[in-house]
Amino acid sequence: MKKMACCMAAVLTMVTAAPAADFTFDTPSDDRWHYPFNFSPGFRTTASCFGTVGTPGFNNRDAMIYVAWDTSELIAPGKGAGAYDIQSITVTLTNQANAFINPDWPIDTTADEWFTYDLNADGMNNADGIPRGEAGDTDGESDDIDPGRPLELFGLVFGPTTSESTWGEFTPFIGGDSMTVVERDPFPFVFQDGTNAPLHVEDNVSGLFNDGLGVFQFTPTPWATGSPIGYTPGAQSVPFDVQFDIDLTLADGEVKAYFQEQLNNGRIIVAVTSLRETVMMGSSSGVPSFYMKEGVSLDPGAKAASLRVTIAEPDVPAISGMSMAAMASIFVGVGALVSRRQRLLAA
Ligand SMILES: [Ca+2]
Ligand SMILES: [Ca+2]
Ligand SMILES: [Ca+2]
Ligand SMILES: [Ca+2]
Repeated sequence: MKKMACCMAAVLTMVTAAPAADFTFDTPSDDRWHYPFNFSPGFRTTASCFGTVGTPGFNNRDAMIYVAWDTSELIAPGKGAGAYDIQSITVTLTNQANAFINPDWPIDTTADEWFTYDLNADGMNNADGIPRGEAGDTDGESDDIDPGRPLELFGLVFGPTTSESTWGEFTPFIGGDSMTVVERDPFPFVFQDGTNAPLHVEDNVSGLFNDGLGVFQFTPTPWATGSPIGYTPGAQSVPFDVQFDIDLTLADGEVKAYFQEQLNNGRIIVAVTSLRETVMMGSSSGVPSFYMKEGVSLDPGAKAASLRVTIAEPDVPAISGMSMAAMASIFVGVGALVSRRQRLLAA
């Protein structure tokens, strides 16, 4: 009996590379430019991402994209969050480019510290040239060591006005509107280290909305940063993809749990943001700008935001994610192996 247990364990170790299924969603159910001066919420054909650090009345992450995919057609909801053994999630957005619009924002694929932005609103980053906290530093700022600002993906928390189940691309904008800085609803967030409480990130440079958790200015770890594919800044005349591979291991699995819960609810919803600086009346080519589902006819090669989810084969015990038929065949094999060993021992 003990030998049989050993054999079973060996077999189960061999099959831990579970078969997985890929699900691709080419068109969102909802995509929206979450920006105070977007007067055509769900209809807008493109949406840009930029920040307004140092400008009163605005959230630091001023122009964001909120995007949702209805997953229920391919991945049945309602099985309980734990039933969705997600292996990977990739989000892909396509940046606008054509004969007239040539994006020229620099590529940066790593998070920038909060003190590399223009905290004192003098129009420069680190005008004194001295890193934050060192002798002679007058602005509290440091240089941004890598040119450009990353595109970052976060989860969303809904409320007090909006709700996850009813939110859509036409839900009215709630957030800083140039007059008053208020928290976004829904707001992009990360899980706080240690407590896993949701931390607002829309004003992480100013340090707003997390007082109750003892958090002020901080640098959030994004759930994914965007990797441009085939993009030459300043010499780009055709659309190109920006890919976000979500790190499901973040926050001790809480990020994975966020998406498991959403699959159980039938819809995955994320925020894409950048603190890329913009200048008044400056070129729109200087910031990332993506096609919404309403804009796929704008240019050849334009695409809506897509979602790819890989899940260990559903409806199978968490032991390995194998189909019952495959599991049965292995147990039959083990049985034969044990029988043979027993015959040999008996001989
Ligand atoms: Ca839309
Ligand atoms: Ca400054
Ligand atoms: Ca400085
Ligand atoms: Ca940078």
